[in-house]
Amino acid sequence: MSQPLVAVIMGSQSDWSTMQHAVTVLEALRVPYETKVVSAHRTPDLVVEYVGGAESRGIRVVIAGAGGAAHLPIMAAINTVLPVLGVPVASRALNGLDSLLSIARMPAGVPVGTLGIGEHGAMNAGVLAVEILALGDAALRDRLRTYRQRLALEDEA
Ligand code: RP5
Repeated sequence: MSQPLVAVIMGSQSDWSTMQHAVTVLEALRVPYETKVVSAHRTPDLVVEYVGGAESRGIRVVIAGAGGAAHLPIMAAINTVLPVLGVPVASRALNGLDSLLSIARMPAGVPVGTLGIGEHGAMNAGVLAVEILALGDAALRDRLRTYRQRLALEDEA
């Protein structure tokens, strides 16, 4: 695959079962991506280094998933001016309501584009990342239209 345009990061390996749904969309639409587990509380320096260097490595959108306090999308947004899409992972204690409120509740000026809880949120983060990239890529926009049409056909089936 060519130069990754989307970074899909997550706070724990246990988030993969949710975040894989973002990756499925990126693969379906042939958008190059990379994935990484980086923890806001276990490896904070790595988060700063990885996200801080993302733009110069050619990344255009960051998708960040985390559960509970869900600080990873927040740390990501603080350390880059790239758009950051946050996926609240369903937590054991509160089913992801904590993750959702934490990610959505950013102070004015440093947003995290917050999706819904769980796998549908991850899937939508993938679609939204593609929509952002498609603003400057007509061929990708065409693939996105075809993808949407396919979804509509699946609904009819
Ligand atoms: C968060 O805590 C992670 O994003 C994950 O959703 C949750 C649980 O992590 P593990 O204890 O499974 O590593 O930081």
